[in-house]
Amino acid sequence: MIDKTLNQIVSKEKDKLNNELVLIASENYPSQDILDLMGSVCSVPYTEGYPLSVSKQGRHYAGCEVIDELEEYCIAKACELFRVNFANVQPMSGSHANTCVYYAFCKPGDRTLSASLSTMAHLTHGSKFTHSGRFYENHNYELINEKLDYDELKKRLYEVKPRLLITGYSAYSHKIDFQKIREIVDQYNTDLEIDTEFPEDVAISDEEIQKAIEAKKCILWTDMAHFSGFIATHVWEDKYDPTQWADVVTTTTHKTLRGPRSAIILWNNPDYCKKINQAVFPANAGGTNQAAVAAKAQAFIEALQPEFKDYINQVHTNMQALINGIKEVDIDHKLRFVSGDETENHMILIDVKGAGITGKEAEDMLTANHIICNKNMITGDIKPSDCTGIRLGTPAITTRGFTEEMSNTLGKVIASILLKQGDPQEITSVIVSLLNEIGEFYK
Ligand code: DSN
Repeated sequence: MIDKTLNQIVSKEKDKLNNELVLIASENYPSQDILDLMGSVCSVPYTEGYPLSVSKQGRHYAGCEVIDELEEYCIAKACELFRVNFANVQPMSGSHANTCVYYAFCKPGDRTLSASLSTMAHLTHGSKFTHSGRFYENHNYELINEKLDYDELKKRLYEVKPRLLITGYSAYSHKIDFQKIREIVDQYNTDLEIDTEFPEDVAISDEEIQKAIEAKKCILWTDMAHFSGFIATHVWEDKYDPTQWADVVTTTTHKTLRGPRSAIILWNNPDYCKKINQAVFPANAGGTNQAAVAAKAQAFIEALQPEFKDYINQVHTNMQALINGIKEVDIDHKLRFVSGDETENHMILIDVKGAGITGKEAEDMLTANHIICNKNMITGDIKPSDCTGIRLGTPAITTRGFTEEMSNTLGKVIASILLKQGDPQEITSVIVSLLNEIGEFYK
């Protein structure tokens, strides 16, 4: 029997999730089927290694025949969903998957190039707070007018000469032209090959020269954790799909993709199979949790259904409607939409300085009204704790059935709260009626 205290805690969390409006751009409400699989018996066996179809070494312990079938099924579904040749479905979180990418392609001390944490990057994209900023020499490209600028990225690529170029962001409301970035990297790698000189008086074979050049070439990595739901449904043109252009792609599975809290790595080049698989096991994990692998397979199958495409389109529609609702109330433009008031995905960043509050204060004011979001750094902020932005996203409320009209209403409520306008009782009653309209998600 489950311990009484534990039961109470879980039930409190369920009530909380049912009675609040989650606008954290990285959160979602996975199906009950996915949650059930997360707690399934598949987490019992020790499954270090891979099925024989993935690695000649196979598994390290006996007894994995059934789990082999599961992992192969999950890999096949990941490849079908994202239209790629290879997938590693063992990583347990986004940070874990990202760590494996560094391990696969870099040596300690290698240079990496990314956006900065204070603009839009994730912590594992070179921040000093993580291994990615301690073990590798990270450099940044800056945003121009709060937008990714391909000329700036190219300039920094030639200046820094990184082993790894990191793309894909945690706080950016626009699509990214990965085809263009691929072209920049390909040109850079060709120039690198032409410019690399080897001493003439040292005997060195052509094969050794080629190997040395390959080791210096820039690898293009995309962390598409935030927008992988859009990529899975192929609602954007191919040039915006990193799985077609990047050397390696990582994603968590629990954000717009609406799966279990976990992650995967995707790639197309067969030459990378050994590097990436070995970077996961044995380099950065022992036995993985195969219950999460089962839940990931279910998430991929759910995302392959036509309804999921409708869901993703609604996530975007709702985000724009929520922005429009804020604008309708904020006639004095005290709340500033970072990089413009048109979102192309599931999120927006708002600079709240004009309302005379900090990001933390905005977060607290909304939390007091059962609206959950996160404070977020924006360009110019020095410390995450003193930041002046908030990030809002619609994946979770859309799963719960929010329509465009409801999202617009919620936007108006958010602006009224942050600008301290309107009657608090009226605001509460609108929030209660929105919650009543969507009802409980988890029974
Ligand atoms: N914490 C997640 C986010 O909110 O973007 C990324 O790991």
